[in-house]
Amino acid sequence: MQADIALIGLAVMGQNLVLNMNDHGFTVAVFNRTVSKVDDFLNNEAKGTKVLGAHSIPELVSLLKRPRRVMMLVKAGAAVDEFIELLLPHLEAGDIIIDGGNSLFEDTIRRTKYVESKGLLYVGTGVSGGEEGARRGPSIMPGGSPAAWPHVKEIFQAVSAKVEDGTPCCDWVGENGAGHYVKMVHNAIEYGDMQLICEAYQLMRDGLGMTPDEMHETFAAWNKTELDSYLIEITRDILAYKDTDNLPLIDKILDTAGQKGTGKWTVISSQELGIPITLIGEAVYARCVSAMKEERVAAAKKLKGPSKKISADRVKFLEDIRQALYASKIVSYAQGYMLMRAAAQHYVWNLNYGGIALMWRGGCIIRSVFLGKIKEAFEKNPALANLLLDPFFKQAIKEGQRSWRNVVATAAKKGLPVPAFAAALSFYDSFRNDRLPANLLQAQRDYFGAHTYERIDQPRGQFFHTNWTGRGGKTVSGTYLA
Ligand code: 2AM
Repeated sequence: MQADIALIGLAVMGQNLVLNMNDHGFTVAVFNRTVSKVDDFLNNEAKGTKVLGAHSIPELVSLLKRPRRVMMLVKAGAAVDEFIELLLPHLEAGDIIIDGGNSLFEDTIRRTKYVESKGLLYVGTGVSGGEEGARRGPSIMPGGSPAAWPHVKEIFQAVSAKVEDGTPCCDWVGENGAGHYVKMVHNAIEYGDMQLICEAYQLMRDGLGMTPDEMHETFAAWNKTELDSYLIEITRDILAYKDTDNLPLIDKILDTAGQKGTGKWTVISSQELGIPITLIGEAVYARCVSAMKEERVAAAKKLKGPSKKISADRVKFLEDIRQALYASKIVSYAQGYMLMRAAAQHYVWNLNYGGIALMWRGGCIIRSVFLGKIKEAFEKNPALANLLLDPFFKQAIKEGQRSWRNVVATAAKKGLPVPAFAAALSFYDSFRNDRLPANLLQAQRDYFGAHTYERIDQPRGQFFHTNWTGRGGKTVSGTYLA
């Protein structure tokens, strides 16, 4: 009984996390479905470390200190349920099962309940930062049984990424599926950030006629501003990368995007909770449109639009694009936080919003200086209802607004698609609009379906129906407020 923690699942992520834990002085016992990988690992990557190999689940469990901590990093889905079933007979009350994979939060809610019903504790944790992050310090977002946190805190915080002052990018997120939910929203925000950068790139490439080297310079400069982030940094480097023939590799990559589903899950959740994460929605759909390559190539020959060339002063317009990107990004994070707030209410989670920004501040794909500002906003006002109302972000949008509008308008005139920039701007204008046209919408619904409406001259909650044509009946149908 000497190992601090067990890890099941020796794919690259799992191996790297084990080595990271070992570096921090923890003794890790490992197991894998394909058992030969255990010895492969011990004889290669883990040679010379304190890592202990196990060739069966009982052997793995027998190596652990109490309370036993068993972490799985296996394929999301059935594999997690199968390992829980295999582990349960060998564990006892107070032991902790941890899922560090990319599980759907609803599965984690179900598994937490199930494992707790057996007297054990469960942790479902998001781990972000890819293989490199797992090795050098990922962002770790744990949720599950609150009683498990004191038992995993030391290991998780030791191996996680750290911000400049040494604060770990890992804190308790909340009950049952909260950790995996927050990880899912992280990935969706990542979709949004990437789409915004891609729209800026298309405006530069097709509108301003810039070369990859020129765009490389622009992103290098942007990375020294408020936009300083991992995704801007890799974009800078990608644009400078040359293929074997010394031409930019970026120009040879097919423009069809793939996706693994976390963006889609987030949009589904937003629809269920009635929260407009419009920018992320557009980012997911932009990938879908990109995937329709053959149809787009055929349509490009038939459907005409204006010349894409933007004749504005390049330096000035580039600054406009930068401002548009920044303002849109603020809206995207505001929307992401709106979603987490609604989810917290619906699933009864005590989410720590500033802590979430801190966890995303380092280690993960969306890490940025910007997240430090979000952390500050929630520190100053933990009850902040909407990020757009924070004085810092309010001012930032105020300053960038002219540029943002100019970019969206110019793109529309030039036939250049900017779905995320435009969605963000439309949301901003809707959100700050105290009189939307939904009065007409309610009238239409009442006209054709007797769905009723509320009146501005009557208290909220009273519903009225008008017999618009003189032919409708008096019955009304039910309604709900989205
Ligand atoms: P393997 O090496 O035996 O394939 C990432 O794929 C990790 O998840 C690997 O450790 C892999 O084990 C494990 N894995 C994938 N599907 C699994 C399943 N159905 N049952 C158990 N482990 C699985």
